[in-house]
Order: sequence, then C-alpha cells, then structure tokens
Amino acid sequence: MNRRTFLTTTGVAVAGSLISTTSQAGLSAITLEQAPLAYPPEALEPHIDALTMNIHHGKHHVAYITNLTKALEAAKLPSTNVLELISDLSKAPADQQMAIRNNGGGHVNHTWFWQWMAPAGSGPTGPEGKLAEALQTTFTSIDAFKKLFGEAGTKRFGSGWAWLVVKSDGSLAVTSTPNQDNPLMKGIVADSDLGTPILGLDVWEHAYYLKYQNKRPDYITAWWNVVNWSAVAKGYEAAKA
Ligand code: MN3
Repeated sequence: MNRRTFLTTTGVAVAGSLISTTSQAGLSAITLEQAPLAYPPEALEPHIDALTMNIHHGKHHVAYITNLTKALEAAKLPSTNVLELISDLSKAPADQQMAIRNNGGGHVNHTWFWQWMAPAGSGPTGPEGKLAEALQTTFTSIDAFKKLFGEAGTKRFGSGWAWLVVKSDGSLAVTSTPNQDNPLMKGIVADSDLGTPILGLDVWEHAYYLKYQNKRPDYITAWWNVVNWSAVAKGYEAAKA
C-alpha cells in the first residue's frame, strides 16, 4: 500500500485538512499532517534564528512524521489520533513500539512546540489570570517557576524536553523527559511525572546549536522571550476543564 492509499484508507487527514493542530492543549487529535508555522521562520529572531527554525520545522519534524508514517504502516495501526497512540504504546505491536514512541513523540512534541512560541511582543509577556495564580501558588513565584523549569532543561542530560504539566488532580508540575518521550506516555514515563503538557521546551542540540552552540542555558534564557503565553493559558484552561 502506498502512502497516499494508507492515509486515505485509515481516515487520516489528507492535504488541505488541518484540523489536527489548532488547539494543542485541548488534546484535539493530531494526525500525520504537519501544520505550517503560524509565523514566519525569522519572526522569533534574535532569540531563535531563522535557519534553526527552517531546519527544525522543515527537516527534523518532517523526518519524525515520515518515520512515524512508516511505523504505523508496518504496525497496521490507524493514525487518526497520534495522541492516543503515544499515550498507550501497549496497543502497538512490540516490534514497532520504539519507532512509534520516538517518532510519535517527536511529532506530537514539535506540533505543540511551534504553537508554544510566538514572536516577542505579539502577546502577553508572562502568564496572566488563573494560570499566573496557579503558578504562584505552586512554585511561590513566576520567577521561581521559570528557574525550576529552566533547570529541568539545563539538567536534562543529552537530548530531551522540559515540561510544565497539569497532573490528573489538576495540580501543576515541572518535569523532564529524555529523547522524544512525552508526559502523556503511560508505562513509559514514571507515573509521578505523567500529566497533560501545557508548555514544553526542546533541549535537543538541533533546537539551539547553530546560534548558541554549547550554551544551552543561554538558549533557555532567550526562549522565554518567545513563549506564547496565550497558548499556555488556553492549554491550562482546557486541561483543567
Ligand atoms: Mn526538536
């Protein structure tokens, strides 16, 4: 079966249908379709450079989708909702679980990552409303939250992600995962670290090396300037609903 046949017969969104990625934290379905960036690749400069964005979105993320597509074909799994698949990898055949974990995680994580960023100055410069209150209550202050989150990214050895999640009891937590693991992955991520991501930071070298080389902390400090706090707030409300 060729890719097009597979996409059609399994009910995956085909070209022109981009319903999948409009509302990250409402956990709406994520299909094999890649959404275009909501801003030009140079729009996050000087904090994130255009070349990094072009390679990251146009090559790395695309490769995760390509390899996920192959794995789902091999697994004979439908792919109408990649979120469901990565949340319970036990439903996948054993010989495809690692490929789906890595590439499904990669696809989901990056789909959200692009939405969690926006050009500096295009929206609120920090958390507001109920999200701000919850962050202050949980971490004592916004600055303390940012410090803890930054440390989660800095201390992640090798490649991975730092996360702000809403746990099943509605509380906020800062966590970190290796590689492309996602806090939704039951049975993969420690139960204590499971939750719904409402903000995530890619600390793979491919996310920052061209501009920041080995200086991951500098990348993290700069990244706060392009966090899309409106999207984070929406995700928080959706996760709490
Ligand atoms: Mn990446």
